[in-house]
Amino acid sequence: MPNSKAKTLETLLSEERLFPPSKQFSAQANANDFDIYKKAANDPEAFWASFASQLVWRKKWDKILEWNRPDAKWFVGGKLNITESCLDVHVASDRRHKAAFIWEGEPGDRRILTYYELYRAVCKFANALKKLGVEKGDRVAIYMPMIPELPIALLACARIGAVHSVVFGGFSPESLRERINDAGAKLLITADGGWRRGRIIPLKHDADIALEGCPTIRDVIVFKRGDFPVHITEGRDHWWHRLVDGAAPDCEPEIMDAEDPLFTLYTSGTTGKPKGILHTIGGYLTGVYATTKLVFDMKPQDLFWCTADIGWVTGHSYVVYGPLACGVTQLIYEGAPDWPDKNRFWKLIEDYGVTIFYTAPTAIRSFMRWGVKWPKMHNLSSLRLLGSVGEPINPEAWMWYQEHIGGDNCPIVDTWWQTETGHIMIAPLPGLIPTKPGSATKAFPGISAAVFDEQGNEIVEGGGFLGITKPWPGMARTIWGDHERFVKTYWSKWPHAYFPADGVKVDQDGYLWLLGRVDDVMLVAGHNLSTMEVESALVDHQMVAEAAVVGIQHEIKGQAPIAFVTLKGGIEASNDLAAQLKEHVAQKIGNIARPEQIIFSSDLPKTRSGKIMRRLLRDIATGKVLGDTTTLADPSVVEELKMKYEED
Ligand code: 6R9
Repeated sequence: MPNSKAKTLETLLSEERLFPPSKQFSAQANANDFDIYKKAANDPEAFWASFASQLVWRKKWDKILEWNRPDAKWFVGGKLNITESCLDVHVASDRRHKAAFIWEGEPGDRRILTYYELYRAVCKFANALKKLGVEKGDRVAIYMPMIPELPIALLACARIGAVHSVVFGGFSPESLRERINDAGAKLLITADGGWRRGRIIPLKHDADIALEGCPTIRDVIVFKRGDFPVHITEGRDHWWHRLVDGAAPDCEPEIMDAEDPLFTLYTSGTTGKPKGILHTIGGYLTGVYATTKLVFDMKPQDLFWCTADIGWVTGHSYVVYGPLACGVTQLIYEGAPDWPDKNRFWKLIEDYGVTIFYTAPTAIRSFMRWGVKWPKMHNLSSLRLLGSVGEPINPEAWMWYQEHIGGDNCPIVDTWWQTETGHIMIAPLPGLIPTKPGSATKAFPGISAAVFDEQGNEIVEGGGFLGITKPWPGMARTIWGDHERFVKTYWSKWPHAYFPADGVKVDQDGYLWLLGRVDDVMLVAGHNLSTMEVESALVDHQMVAEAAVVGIQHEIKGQAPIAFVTLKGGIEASNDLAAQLKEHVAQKIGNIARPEQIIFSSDLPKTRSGKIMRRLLRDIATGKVLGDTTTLADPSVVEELKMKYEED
């Protein structure tokens, strides 16, 4: 019998707190009957089809699902244009003049777009794209700041059947070039610049550098966000405002097959070249619509604020397609949370009356570090629901979020999903499921998630790898141009399940606790330990704001954890504190997890979407040459850490 311990994950951290939704919340919730879980489990296809039926189709599907693992076709034979569910249907209803987007720029400028205005703007821009020769199936790259023209650009592509490929505005020219070339994009949409922390992000300038090596790009459209200096290449570059000036405000939607591509979006993963994840129309729309409605409990009177940039999948699914399909009003904010002061987010919530707020653990940990005085300056009582996405949320951060932002009055939906899954997969239905701090709770109805060991045996209680055993409508269909890699990466570990490469534990109540990427797991004295649990134990200490743990080679134990720790504002690092923190971890989860070494740092290296880059920390810790840092939010953080580690 092989050592079974080495095949699963030890789970050490125990968290007993349970928070049921209030009676008032449950009574008004969109999902308020537990039967939904049973019904969806008995017939997932019928469950998804019941949501698809609420959307606009030009021709109904002949078959809900065709499944030839790993190739899925959802709503086979169905015809639609996604923008009709996001725009036309509202324009034809009493939501016609309702605000779709309330936008605030970082300098404080404001714009409101009603559904009618959004519809017209999308149609005009769609006509402009057509005029430049963009056709169904063409790829269009988008590199823009968080301004209303960004969702307009996505929707205009979808209107004419072009495939959008958004590249986050914070990416370097090299990253943009690589993505444009991989997608073979014909046209690039950008802006003269955008604002971030009072500085101008020179998007057009960076795009010009990228385009020196992009042979497929024929035209560039430039939106004038400010009065930022740009170089215009005659014949190639076009000003947005000139193109739409005089364009017709109606544009017949291209009628698409449910399985036609909607977009590609690149995820870097830990190694190798970025993967262009491809999503198709009918299933994706159904999945984002159902999850928006049920997980965020979306109501006509809500003001939803998802803080994610549209450059990430969270912005695609929960700024653009999901909420627009629900016909709600959203807040979009262009800039940084600490500009001009650290209360900017709370001021926005108070000023506009945000009711549902969706952000990332990395942001929550920053808010904790900055201190409660900032949210305390504002009345946040308009909030009724909070969400989290992007990383495991440590129980301490969860409790802080609940108390200081939610006023102990808002359920928290911790939502696990990926670029590849398209929409939320694991999250509580907030009117039904009592939450536990740090747990994403249960799979969404119709989703079959389970925990497996290396060989694919199911683990009913304990730690292991997450697997999804049944197809779902928003699942990625392929990696653009590399189906073999798609099959190998996600569908080859086990014969019976999709492999998301995340660690997870399931507790005695069947709750799921996401433990981070499997690449981050440490093997300490024959036990697989998740870095996330050791980090949570550190963040549990009252002086710690954030922690990143990695495993390094150890003579006796094989691997040993070392911890990079950021302290809360005003707290001094010391050897004493380091010793205290080691002891705290040992007390909290056991000696095996005691960090070998604590390295204090003013910040941690993160991707621009806020995920901690443990791979880089491992490289620093093992003295390796640094890997690719082009996706780092602040590359200088690595340099600082490297010096510290070498000094130690
Ligand atoms: C939506 C998004 C996906 C990876 C995923 C996992 C981590 C996301 C999480 C979470 C724990 C959550 N992740 N949400 N981990 N709890 N609620 O972030 O997509 O950028 O593709 O990242 O993020 O590791 O595998 P993406």
